Amino acid sequence: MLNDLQLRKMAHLFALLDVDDDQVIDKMDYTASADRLVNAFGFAPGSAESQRVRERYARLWDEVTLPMDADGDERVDLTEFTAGFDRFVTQPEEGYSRHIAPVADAFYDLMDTDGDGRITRTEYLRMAGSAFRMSEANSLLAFGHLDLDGNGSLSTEELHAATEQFFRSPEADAHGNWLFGPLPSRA
Ligand SMILES: [Ca+2]
Ligand SMILES: [Ca+2]
Ligand SMILES: [Ca+2]
Repeated sequence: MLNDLQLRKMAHLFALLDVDDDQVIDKMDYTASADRLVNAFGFAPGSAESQRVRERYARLWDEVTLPMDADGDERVDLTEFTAGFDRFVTQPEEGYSRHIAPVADAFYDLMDTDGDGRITRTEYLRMAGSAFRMSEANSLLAFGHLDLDGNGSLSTEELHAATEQFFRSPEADAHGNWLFGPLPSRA
């Protein structure tokens, strides 16, 4: 069972991914996210880079999201999303490495536009603002909480640790809770 904090984290991520705000995540939302990312990164339509983004979103749908679709309508609502993360990612000890780490690596790889193996504040902000619809203020807040030594960049190891905390930690003070910006206050 996910605790209240974990439920809020999942609801927050769900809202960021539901690009058309119709309370379900479907293939259209991921197509829209991929478009936003491609535009923000300045990839030409039809280029190898934009093709790579679309392939990664297609895999995110087929391999991570669709398995959560309990009633088979090819749309994932918040209940299915939350239950799916609990079952696939939070409960199993290897849930992060099996289901999330490959996706996270694909995003880190896209974010790291200069290919130096570190994610700078600028690289993070571009991804957060496009694919995850985060405001610049929230992205800066998030980065500040993730960059523990304050040197302005994150290693992929640091990012993996934070990402695993976002998806699995029940602890209120886990810095990875900030991965997608501040959680909205309870409704
Ligand atoms: Ca939607
Ligand atoms: Ca469904
Ligand atoms: Ca970099």
